[in-house]
Amino acid sequence: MATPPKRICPSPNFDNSFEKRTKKISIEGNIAAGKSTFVRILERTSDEWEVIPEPIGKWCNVQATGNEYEELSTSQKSGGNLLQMLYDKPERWSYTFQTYACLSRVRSQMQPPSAKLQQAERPVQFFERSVYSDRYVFASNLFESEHLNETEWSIYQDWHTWLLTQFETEIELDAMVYLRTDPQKCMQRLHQRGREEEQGIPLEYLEKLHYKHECWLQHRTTRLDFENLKDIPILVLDVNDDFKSDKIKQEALLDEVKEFLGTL
Ligand code: UDP
Ligand code: D5M
Ligand code: MG
Repeated sequence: MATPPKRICPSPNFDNSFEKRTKKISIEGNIAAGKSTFVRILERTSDEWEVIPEPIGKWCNVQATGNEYEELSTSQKSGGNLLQMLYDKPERWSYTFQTYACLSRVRSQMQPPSAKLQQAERPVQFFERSVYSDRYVFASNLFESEHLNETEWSIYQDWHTWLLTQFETEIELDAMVYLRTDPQKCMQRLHQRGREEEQGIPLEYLEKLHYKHECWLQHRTTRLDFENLKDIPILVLDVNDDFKSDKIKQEALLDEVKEFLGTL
């Protein structure tokens, strides 16, 4: 099927000059690599930086309304827990999960900036993961692990490419930051965080996801379907050492981010 021309009209929600000067950056990395911890530090660093967390709350409590980002305890959840369903029975729920993950990420990536950010001279939006990690890390791995069958994988890739092409101007990223963490360290942090749905995740799963991240963001050997992704600037930060409670390490990481932003 021929790909129709891209939508060319910019979003009517905010002015064009703002859209042009805003940098959109995704923070990528394995499960429990330290992304949420890192974006909270970014948020505190500058009034010109805004953070859009991963919509995990929505995946763990699927219902018509609700806060996408708030994590609730099991007893507080009233909707379906799609993350739990995915981990319990991946061959049944992988495709459903990918449809919902992508929908919620497109929504986040199109979220209009706060009024404060619109006043900023050099506004930056940091997103925790992206529609691209969904595909090139998670969905791809689920297919290789035979949790998505050939037909599901083909349908997924078809609509994913079509959708992102349609909304390219609204969701296009300027750069990515890859938080690089050894799978063993992720496992340790995953247990430390104690999110109930994830406690049965084996090290092997984190190793597979690590390999996917490495091919895509470190070695850049993953075959990509979007032109703008092929030469997108990527900053790789080693976060194996604890940075959460180490101010010096935090400063060093922030210096790298600032220097990187200066090159965009
Ligand atoms: N964490 C830590 N030290 C660090 C980074 C993270 O102890 O330098 C902990 C963090 O408090 C959390 C767990 O590791 O309990 C996973 O971190 P996070 O939720 O930020 O990871 P994400 O899954 O968002 O990448
Ligand atoms: O990631 C949040 C949780 O959600 C973690 O268990 C991985 C899972 N996740 C995120 N995106 C996907 C996709 N696209 N498919 C399958 N699983 C996914 P965390 O790294 O803890 O912030
Ligand atoms: Mg997180």
